Amino acid sequence: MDAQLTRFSKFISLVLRHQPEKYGLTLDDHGWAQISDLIAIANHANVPLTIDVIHQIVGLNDKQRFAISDDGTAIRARQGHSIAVDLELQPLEPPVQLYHGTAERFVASIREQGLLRGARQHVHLSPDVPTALKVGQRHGKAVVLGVASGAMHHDGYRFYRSENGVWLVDAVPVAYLEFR
Ligand code: HQG
Repeated sequence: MDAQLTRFSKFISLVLRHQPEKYGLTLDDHGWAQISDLIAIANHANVPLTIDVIHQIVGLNDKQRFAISDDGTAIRARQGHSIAVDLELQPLEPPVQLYHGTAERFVASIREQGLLRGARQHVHLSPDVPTALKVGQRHGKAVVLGVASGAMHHDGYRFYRSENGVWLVDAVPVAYLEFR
């Protein structure tokens, strides 16, 4: 994605996941915004978003971060919210092993507290090591932790999978983490 599209994509992430109110955008309970509203508030914030650009971003986005409603009028982020939205995810049995990408500087704290969701609604887990590495690199020198998701599921923890394949769970206690 070129720099301009990345800028637009980051703006869309910001307003659909974190700060709709700050920009005057209304989301419904399930996180959907009217595309016409999104364009209006973006333009108001000097972000020259158009319907064509939105379709380009939704189509190009390697991680399929955004979904457009069946009738084409609304858009939402598939995961990653810090605001409370009901993504209507159903609990699902996870693979036996999942991964979490983080930065080296967080490892000491994670060894003590396990994985906490922080500002987001869930802890995010990746299905494979390369994906987890990319997630970790966003924060600095990447470290990939193994998560005994099969054992957690067996012990009653609920897992969800976003439409774009990110595994979500409320927290991961240290006992289920493998520091590799
Ligand atoms: C760390 C991206 C200290 C955690 C990605 C992470 C993902 C702790 C950071 C999605 C901790 C939070 C989410 C503890 C967790 N002590 N640090 N006890 N527990 N942490 O960005 O998982 O590109 O909120 O390891 O692909 O990095 O936005 O979460 O490093 O799916 O679509 O606290 O964001 O998707 O960072 O990333 P984040 P994340 P998008």
